[in-house]
Amino acid sequence: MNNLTEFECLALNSPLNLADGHARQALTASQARIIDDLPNLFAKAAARPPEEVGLDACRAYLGLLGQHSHPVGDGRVFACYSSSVAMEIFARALAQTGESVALIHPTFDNIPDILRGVGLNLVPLEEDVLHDGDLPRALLNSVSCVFVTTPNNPTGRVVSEERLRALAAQCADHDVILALDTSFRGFDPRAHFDHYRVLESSGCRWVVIEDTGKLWPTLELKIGWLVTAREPGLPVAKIYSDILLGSSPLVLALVQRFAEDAADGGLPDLHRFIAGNRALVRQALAGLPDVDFPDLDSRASVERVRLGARSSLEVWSTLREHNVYMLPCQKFHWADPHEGDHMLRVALARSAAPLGEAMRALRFVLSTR
Ligand code: EGV
Repeated sequence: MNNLTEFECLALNSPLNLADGHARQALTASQARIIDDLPNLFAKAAARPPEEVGLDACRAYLGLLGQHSHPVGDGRVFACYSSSVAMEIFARALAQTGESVALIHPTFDNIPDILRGVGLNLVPLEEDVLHDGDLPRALLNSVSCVFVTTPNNPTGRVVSEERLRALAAQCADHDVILALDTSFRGFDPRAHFDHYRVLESSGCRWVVIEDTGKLWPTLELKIGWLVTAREPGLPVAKIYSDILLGSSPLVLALVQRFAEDAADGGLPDLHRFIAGNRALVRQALAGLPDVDFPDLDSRASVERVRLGARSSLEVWSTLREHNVYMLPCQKFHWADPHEGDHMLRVALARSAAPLGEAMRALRFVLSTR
């Protein structure tokens, strides 16, 4: 397998797919009503100016997640089909002026792959270094961008408001661009402080990649927004226009309706649902020798399981014989894959029945090794 997404593709047709981090649980009753209303949503989206549809969707989504100082309406919010498309556009823009990027380690491997794909050189930024205090000046002097995923995938660690303010100030001092990937922010209220207020007042050049794609089971109908500082010093608008004219007003209108439903009580329901699934995973494996959970504080829709001396690839292959799929963690550790040799990632945005069945299989496999 070349990357994590290839592992995820192998799992797509299995009913016991706990591999990818996309939302695959059943729609709630109120979400199902939105889907029932799709023909109407289509007609309404078609009848309005696309710009209005896009602005309303973005305001609803960012407002839901506490991002009240967003610059929506200021011509620097770019709607993309997915956050990976947004990231590719940012990476291409960055490659025109920069050479090196300090990238959070570990993180989902398509981020290093996209950045390397445009010729950028990567320097690992360990999570502990990021969270423990100021970044080393030598590091900041050697890169043109610091790229951070918060909450991080797969660990769930969140950059606090205090750390973000300090990080943005350091980036401003060193004229380094601060890039945030906030794809998992919806799951964790600790990531709902107003990031844009902090960034806008910091004086640093910044971009944020927002993603609706992890939150709701919308069959890959989603938006990745690329949001930039007023003067990012990068040709983002030009490169966006090379790739996209815009995103679908139908998808944008759908995102708006799901965001409104979430604001109406759906978001705390989702948080309870994920917390329940996390408890199910931890209980299903309780008491197994040398098995534990490194991310005790995580609220992301994924959970890592540490396997003791067992090999994650061997456990993965045995699970595959049961048609059960999870992710071995090597490739999250893009600078040092061995760090993931004894770890699996379990997706939690799944209905409880398949999750329970898969966890019984995992318990069986782990107790026979
Ligand atoms: C996760 C996969 C790619 C990504 C999966 C993910 N997308 N490769 N463009 O969405 O955590 O499983 O982030």
